[in-house]
This record gives sequence, structure tokens and C-alpha cells, in this order.
Amino acid sequence: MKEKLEAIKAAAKSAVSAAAGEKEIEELRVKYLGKKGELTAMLKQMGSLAPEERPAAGQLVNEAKQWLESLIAQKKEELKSKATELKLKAETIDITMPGKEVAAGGLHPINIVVNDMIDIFQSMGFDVVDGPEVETDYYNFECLNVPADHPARDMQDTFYLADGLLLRTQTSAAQIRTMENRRPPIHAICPGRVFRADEVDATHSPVFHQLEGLVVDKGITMCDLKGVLEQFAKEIYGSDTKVRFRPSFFPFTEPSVEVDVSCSECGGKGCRVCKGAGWIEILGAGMVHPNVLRCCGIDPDVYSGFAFGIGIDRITTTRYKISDIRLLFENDKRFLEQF
Ligand code: 2NL
Repeated sequence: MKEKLEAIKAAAKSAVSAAAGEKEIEELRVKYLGKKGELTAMLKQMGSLAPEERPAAGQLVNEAKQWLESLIAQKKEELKSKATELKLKAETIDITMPGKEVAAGGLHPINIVVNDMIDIFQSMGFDVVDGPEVETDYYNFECLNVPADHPARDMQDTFYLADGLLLRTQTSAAQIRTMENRRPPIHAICPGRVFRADEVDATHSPVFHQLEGLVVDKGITMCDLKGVLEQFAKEIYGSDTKVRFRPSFFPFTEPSVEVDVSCSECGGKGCRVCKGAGWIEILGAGMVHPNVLRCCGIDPDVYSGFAFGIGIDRITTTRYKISDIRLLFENDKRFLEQF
């Protein structure tokens, strides 16, 4: 029995030392120490020995088992650290290699212009407010004095969603909420994305950008409106810019105006940028309609206000002489890299 044990030990030892992987080692463990393993079988054979021989023989087999267990554990450790070493060697990083160049991003021309506009109005004391792009009919139309059957709805046809929701046609709703939540004096601007059901061409896009402004206080007049908008035009287009106010109509303002600036390209003589007119229309404005104030719980006999809506895309295309508005939305890197 002793010889048999020694033979098993010798065979196991050389097999373990020759094992090249963790899988092989595991197979050896099963072969010798598993339920049907060779050493396990020897323990089972104890019954066939004379009773007085059993304790010594059992001890021998158990010792052999422990010896082999630790041999296997040792080999496992060895293989593991060898694998780690190999892996580390394969993964060495040469820190002297040149790095990958990261292309620096930049602001979209629209955002450059929006940021400039925000700076100008903030310096005049306006707060920036924000609102959702998906709006209710009430905030987008009703409260702005555009009831369901009003013909002005034709000019602002939009995308209608389920449950009476729609994509906002102007950013006014955010300002309506500002009037509901704050008491005058109010000085707020709201830049953002707006939507109209328009066909795409060089000057129209169903998605465009607007910055609306609102001032409400006691004693606000057309003079305040003219002063603020003239100051804005001179800051964005240059101090020698001339500003022209033409009467117009919006349901939410009365009286209403449209504002043109002298063409910064030709100084008013007429050129490609202003399409020969010498003037460029940049915004609509007016005194807030009493119905709108009333709708927001502000008494029009005590307070008055003015509001304006500036087309950001138009300011951007004229500033950078971009001939087609579609370029602003195509995200062609060759175009965007120029700003
Ligand atoms: C344009 C120019 C405009 C307003 C927007 C406004 C907002 C409130 C109250 C009254 Cl909360 N008015 N916004 C006023 C005049 C013009 O946008 O061309 N719109 C179609």
C-alpha cells in the first residue's frame, strides 16, 4: 500500500509540475482528490486492511492528500502570477508616445449670437427665463390674445401633438408664466427654439430661434421700447447703425411695430445682403396688449409694458453673410469649423 501511495505521489508531483494552465491543474485535482480520485479511492480501501493497520495507513493517505492539496494550491498561485506578469508585459504603455489629438469643439454660430444678445440685455438689467418647447394652446395662443378662431393662427401654424399640446411658435409662453409668477417690475428675456409648419427654403425653416423680451412696470411707454431696441441694434450691429420703426400688427401688442436696421454691409446703399433694400428687418415689437396683462392677473390700468421678438437666425445669417438658413441646421463640420 505504501508503495502504491508513493507511486501516486510521484506521478502526481510530476504531473502538477508539468501542468501549463489552470484548467490542467483543476483536472489533476479531480483526478487525485475528487470524489472518484485516486487518493480518495485509497481512503475507501481502508476497510480491506486489518483493523490495527488502519490508523497508520489512514494517516499516511491523509498526509498525502494534504501534501498534494498544498502542492496544487502552490502551482495555481504560480500560474496565476505568471499570467499576470505576461499580461502586464503585453500591456506596457510607452508614455513617450505622442498623444491622440483631441479636436476642440466650438460654439455653433447661433449660440455665439445668442450669447452676445444675452450679454447686451443683461447689461440693461434683463433676467433670462426659460420654458418648455412643448406648450399648451392656452400659453401659446389663448393668453396672448389669439383665441381659437383668430385669423392670426394661420400665420403661426405649428405642429400639433396629442392632448391639445403643440410645439411653441414663439417663446412668449415662458414670459406669460413669468408675469403669472412675479409682480412688476419685470424685465425678462427668453431665448429659445421655436417651431412653425413652414416649408424649408433658403430663408425658412420649421425650426428656428427667437429671443423675446418683456418689460412691465408702472409708466412704461413706446419711448422705453424705442430706447432699449435702438441700444440693442447699435450694440449688435455697430454704433453707426440706423434704426427704423414701421407700424405693424401683432395680436398680443397694441400698438405694434416692426424694426429695421440699416444694412451693416453696404451702410444703406443696397447690396446682396439686404437684397437691395438698404434695410434689414430684425424684429417685431409693441406695447403689451391689455388683454394679455389681464390674462396674467396684472391690472392694465396700473401697469403697462412692451415686448419684442427677435429672429436670432436672421441676425446670425446677416452677421456672418450666410446666404442659406439651411446651413445653420445641417451640422456640416466644414461649415461649422469656420466660426
Ligand atoms: C414677431 C415678433 C413679437 C412679442 C413678440 C410678446 C410677448 C408677450 C406679450 C406680448 Cl408675453 N408680446 N411678444 C411681441 C411682439 C412681437 O415677436 O415677429 N412675432 C411673430
